[in-house]
Amino acid sequence: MTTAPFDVSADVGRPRVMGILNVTPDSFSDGGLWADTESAIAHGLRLAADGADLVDVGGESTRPGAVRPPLAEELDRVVPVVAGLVAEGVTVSVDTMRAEVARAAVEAGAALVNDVSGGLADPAVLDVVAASGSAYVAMHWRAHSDRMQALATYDGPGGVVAAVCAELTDRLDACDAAGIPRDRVVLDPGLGFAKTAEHNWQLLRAWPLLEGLGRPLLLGASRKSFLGSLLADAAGEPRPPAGREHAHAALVGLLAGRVWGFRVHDVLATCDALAVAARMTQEAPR
Ligand code: PMM
Repeated sequence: MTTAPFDVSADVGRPRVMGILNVTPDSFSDGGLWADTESAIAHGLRLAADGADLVDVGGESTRPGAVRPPLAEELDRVVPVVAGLVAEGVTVSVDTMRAEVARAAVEAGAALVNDVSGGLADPAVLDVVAASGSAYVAMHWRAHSDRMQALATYDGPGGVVAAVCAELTDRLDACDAAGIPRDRVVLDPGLGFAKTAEHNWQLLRAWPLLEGLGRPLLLGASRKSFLGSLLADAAGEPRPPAGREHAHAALVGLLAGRVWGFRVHDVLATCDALAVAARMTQEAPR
């Protein structure tokens, strides 16, 4: 089982942009929009044309309270879309917590496994990654979506930041034990996963401590509810997901120099923010 090599450490001149392609009926922002293979592939191609370095194909919604799809359904949603995009020359990551889905996706050509559970939900994912040579995103996670918000407690010294750093270090150790070379691993603090809005902001403010983990960092903040509550109207109603793009672009500009990649819905807006950030640090355009 081999995949096209994907060099996590390569300098691509700017953070990578990972376009989100949820082939689900129930994701919080784009659920149901690309639920059939054909429209999902068309949207993936659009994300790539807009400038995405990777298209992240997922078949399970992880919004708070979501119910997991059966394995066969996740496979049906994800694998044909991965294969279709790879056939068009798109670099694909697969957003899954299941070893069977990760295996089928890398066999269909996915270059990276994006596991929001960092190997906790299904430790065999780590063996699939080790055997396939794919890259791996290990995100901070505590439980499946039906239970995760009950676990958003961080009472130890150092609060959420210390806990996320310690729990991500455990995940790196699990990667080592499974035989995944560290230079293939990217870490992600998992905004919104067993975290309140305040926890998310604390993690963003403590970015240098996350950098101290010694691995590249992926940020998934796009359209998430902590931005909606930041931008709530006078009655306290959160701003709906599609109206959170400008706030997200501001975050992209602020963290552009310190992030390996951004996982985003609006690739064009993200690339624009990155162009501004790059121009601010250059004497002349490249
Ligand atoms: N967030 C979601 C799904 N997958 N993967 C990573 N690595 N990081 C994230 O923050 C993340 C993820 C949930 O958001 P969505 O419903 O928009 O996909």
